Amino acid sequence: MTFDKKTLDNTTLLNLYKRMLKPRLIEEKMLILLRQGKVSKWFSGIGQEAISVGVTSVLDKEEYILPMHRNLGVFTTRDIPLYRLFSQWQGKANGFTKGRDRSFHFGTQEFNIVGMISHLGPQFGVADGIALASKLKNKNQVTAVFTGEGGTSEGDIHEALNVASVWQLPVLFCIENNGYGLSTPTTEQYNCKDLADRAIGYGMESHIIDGNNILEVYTKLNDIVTSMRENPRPVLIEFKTFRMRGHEEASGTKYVPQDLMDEWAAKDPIDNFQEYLIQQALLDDTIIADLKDEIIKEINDNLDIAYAETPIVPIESNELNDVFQKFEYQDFKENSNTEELRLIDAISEGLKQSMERHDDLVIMGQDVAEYGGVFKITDGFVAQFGKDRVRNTPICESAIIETAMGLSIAGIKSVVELQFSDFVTSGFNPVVNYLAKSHYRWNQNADVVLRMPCGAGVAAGPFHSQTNEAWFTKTPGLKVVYPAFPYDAKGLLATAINDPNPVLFFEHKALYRSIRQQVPTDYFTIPFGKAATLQTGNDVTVIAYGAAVHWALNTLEKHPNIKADVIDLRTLQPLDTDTIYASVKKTGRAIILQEDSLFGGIASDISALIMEHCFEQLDAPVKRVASLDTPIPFINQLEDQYLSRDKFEGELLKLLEY
Ligand SMILES: Cc1ncc(C[n+]2csc(CCOP(=O)(O)OP(=O)(O)O)c2C)c(N)n1
Repeated sequence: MTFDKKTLDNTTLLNLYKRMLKPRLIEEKMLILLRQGKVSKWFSGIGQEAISVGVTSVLDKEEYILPMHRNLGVFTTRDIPLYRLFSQWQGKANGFTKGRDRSFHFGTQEFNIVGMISHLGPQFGVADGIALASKLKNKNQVTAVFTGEGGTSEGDIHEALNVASVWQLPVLFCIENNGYGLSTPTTEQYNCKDLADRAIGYGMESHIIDGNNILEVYTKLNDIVTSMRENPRPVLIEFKTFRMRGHEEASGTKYVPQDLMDEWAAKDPIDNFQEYLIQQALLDDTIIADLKDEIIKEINDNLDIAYAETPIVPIESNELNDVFQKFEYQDFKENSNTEELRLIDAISEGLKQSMERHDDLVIMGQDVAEYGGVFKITDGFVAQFGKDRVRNTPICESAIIETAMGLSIAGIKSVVELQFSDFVTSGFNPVVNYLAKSHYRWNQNADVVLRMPCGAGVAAGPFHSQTNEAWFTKTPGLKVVYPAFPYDAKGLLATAINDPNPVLFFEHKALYRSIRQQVPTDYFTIPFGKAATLQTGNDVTVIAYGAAVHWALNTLEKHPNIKADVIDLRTLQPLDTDTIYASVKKTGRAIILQEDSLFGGIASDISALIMEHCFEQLDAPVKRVASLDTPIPFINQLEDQYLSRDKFEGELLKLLEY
């Protein structure tokens, strides 16, 4: 291996050596602890230290790094006290996740590191978001993100590279090509010579760097990163390296040919650099031994601290309280001036007033800019707020939702318009695994609103008609809002944007232009978790949300003799159980009307809650009325048959007769 120190001074050379030595020595210790059962799992980065150390060394401490599972050198080069890492790996409170997540699955704003989720690929999209924030705030900072070559086959990676290129985001995309993804060799992962070549297809600059040569990594990246700060753009780096140990320690390396192992062992980044520094008269055996002793002492001292730390005692309320970031709801009172608005106008106006109030709020979505979105909700927004804040996106839900997460990490709120709520499936993973879990895992909120145009009644078939709120009400960490009226939509959207937690905001397409109401003209908010009681009566409690509220009201209009409490839930998560219980205890009968198909919908949970909390007061079994357990069909007569709308009347009458 040849080293070219260029203009680097001796202190830098020695620092790079020390920085590589530290993760190596920690790993050697971890392997012992693993055998003793003191660490649960270990993904080794032995032989790949030059990459983590090189990348981290060229970045400023304020610049974010998004490492993967083999990047211990990122954490040590950012000088995280070792006892905190050891506590993290042992699931103790001095770690970064209060025992809620393992190994490198954590981030820390203190050190500007955003750790991975297990799914690998989302890291690239999150890096896009952090880099977008840097660009919007003119910070001239670079964001570095890692993946292995195996991870590059994931769709998220392609989406994120494309977005970064289209938006010219200053992300240093680092692929560590270490030969194997678990047991699968590169020949079975992709069919091109160099992954760096993929950049051509994205219109992106790329470089291949010898990932085992610390001076090549450091000097080349120094130039690249300096130039990226001056001229913000994405750059893809393929580091050629090798995984010297098993995927994780328990899985071994039997499938790797010995000659490959030998070839790469000879290229060890630390041994070779050490040899070079000896030749340069910067190191000798005594200095090396002293340096190692010093690091080993640091490791042992810090291990003692971690061992001495008491294990976490489970306290249920602590767990529940950390799912969401605390949100101090601020009540903005409505003004007395009103105007008649359709649901769609109310959403548009609410969004616009939030854009005025939060001057860095960003909207992202397909066709939302000049075109105004397919439903025209953001019509005219570009003219008022500019293209930086109203951003057309490529068709890539995962990367955009991840970008929104990245913006939140960098302190920027965003609203993502899903063209149709059905398409959230293409970004499902970041919603349920990234946005939903980050606060619980490492105290990082996801200040993101996903706008979800949804629902049936427009003969749009199985992929443009779903009401898919139940996919999300099931997932702890998400708030779910589902207004039925223009007034609620405007006030709840303002609250959704103020709330620092991830909110899915369902907008029923069939209500967009059919429901009108007098709505206050100025900005106002409505609290989450408060249902609206639209009518009162002692015969029965009718519970609904979204379009089903209108179906229930229309049915009751035909039966003026039925005296019902009609509860419009407005938000499903949080759910206003107090209002539900108080009403059912009064009426003794409950019927829940839901547009979604029956099984596993929120009506089932509400029914169970009523049974558990109001059983003594019930005069009849709780009734759920929901759509057929089939996909939603296209033609009107099949859609009508599918929907719960027309079944409600009969079920209501039966319940009253029970
Ligand atoms: C979406 C997803 N699929 C599968 C896995 C299981 N898995 C974890 S790491 C890994 C191999 C990753 O290979 P690569 O990206 O090359 O990184 P390396 O481990 O070689 O550093 C696999 C298959 C996962 N974590 N996430």
